[in-house]
Amino acid sequence: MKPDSNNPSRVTSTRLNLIACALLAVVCLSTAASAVEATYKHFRFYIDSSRNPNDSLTQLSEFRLINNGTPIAMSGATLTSSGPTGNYDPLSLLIDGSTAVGWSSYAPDRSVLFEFPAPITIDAYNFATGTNANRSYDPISWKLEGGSNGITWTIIDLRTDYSTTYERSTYQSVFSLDSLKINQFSVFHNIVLNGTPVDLTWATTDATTVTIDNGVGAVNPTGTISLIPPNSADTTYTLTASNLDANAQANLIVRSVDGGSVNCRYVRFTPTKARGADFYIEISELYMKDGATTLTAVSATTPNSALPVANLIDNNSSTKWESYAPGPVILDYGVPVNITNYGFVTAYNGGGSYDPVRWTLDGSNDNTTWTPIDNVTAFDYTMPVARAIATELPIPAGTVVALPALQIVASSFNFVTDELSLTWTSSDTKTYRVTSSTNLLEWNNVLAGGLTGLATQTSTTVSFTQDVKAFFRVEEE
Ligand SMILES: [Ca+2]
Ligand SMILES: [Ca+2]
Repeated sequence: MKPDSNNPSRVTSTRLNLIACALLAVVCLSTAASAVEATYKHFRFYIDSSRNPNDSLTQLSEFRLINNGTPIAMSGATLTSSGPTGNYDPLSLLIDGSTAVGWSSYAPDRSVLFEFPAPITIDAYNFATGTNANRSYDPISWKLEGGSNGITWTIIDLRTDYSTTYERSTYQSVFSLDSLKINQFSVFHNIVLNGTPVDLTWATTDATTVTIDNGVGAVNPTGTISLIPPNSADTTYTLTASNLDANAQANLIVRSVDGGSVNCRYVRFTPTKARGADFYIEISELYMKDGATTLTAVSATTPNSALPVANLIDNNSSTKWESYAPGPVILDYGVPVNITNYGFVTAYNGGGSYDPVRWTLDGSNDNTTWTPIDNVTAFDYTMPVARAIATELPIPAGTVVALPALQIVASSFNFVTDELSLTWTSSDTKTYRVTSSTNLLEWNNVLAGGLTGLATQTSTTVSFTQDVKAFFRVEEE
């Protein structure tokens, strides 16, 4: 890949020896020979991540659907955005033909739906960056989807960690639908009991070679394989798709655990991440089970609720708990109970962006002293996207580590001083270093080392060179 002066740096994170974060997925793109077309009445531009997902706004100045090199006339299209908090600048500015003004949206509304009076055909699309000087509002990971009814969607194009230009009010290189890409690499349940087979499913476009590591080997461009992941481990599977001009990779993590049980009166559920960009949580039901028996909680309490927390335990999937400042939820069973499994029923409505995907679970008999029961903070759980659907997890045997996994939680660039600031989850028993790479393979360039960790989070600032494309990561020493 040639250096891109508009893209001086990118941030990713990894946990050495255990977790390769899904953010490591990188796509190098090239033009391929065959043209691919997509014909739909509905299109959705779904932004998975902006450059800094901790920022609350997303901004674009223009969006184009293109066929045979010509932008589609948008005058007949109806534009809407999903999410409850509304647009900061109107959607009409996204298709007014001017990159001098644009649409901006609060985080939960990071998708734009285009409905045409009749199906249209496209073979490419493009967008122009926003007008605001804050480059953290730029999308870097997204999906373009098509559909016939505005409800169910098919992925047409998917980009992960794209090198979106840092220039303002500027179009990208056109996104042709015929570039090499990984459209899907997923697993239905990514936390299972030891010995349980899981199905890895993938779909690629324009790949001549597709491989999966961990002993799977060469596979078809699109397919599903059933395998039993290694016992009592978090296993990262990497899919690599290649053709003559390019290659792309995607990762997913499967956790396999020995089933265990706990005996306690109180269970504390602490969500730490929602599927969407904002940390709002909504769930229809949260329940504990002893074998096949669902246990009946006496009460549920939590510090902050937009909808009653009792809705979590009313055995009714049509009522939900919702919080815009989620804290721990404590279930009281009245007496100590034996627990072997726990489960959720996803919120009965909404778009799924408020579903919890990371959390901790603790048990107590006195509501004061807590023992970790489960820790799902190293990667996102495969919470069902479907609404009012139950999903269950085993209580893992053995000691559960209470510390969160190493992850970068904040980053920022200073383009005047050429400095990168990073904040990551940390332990005060460990030291850390920051390294950089130009190819995601060699990480020999140590920018800072011997950094003493603080109890929960640690920050540092390092220098970077603007003219060289680079990736950064934090490692435990
Ligand atoms: Ca505009
Ligand atoms: Ca309920």
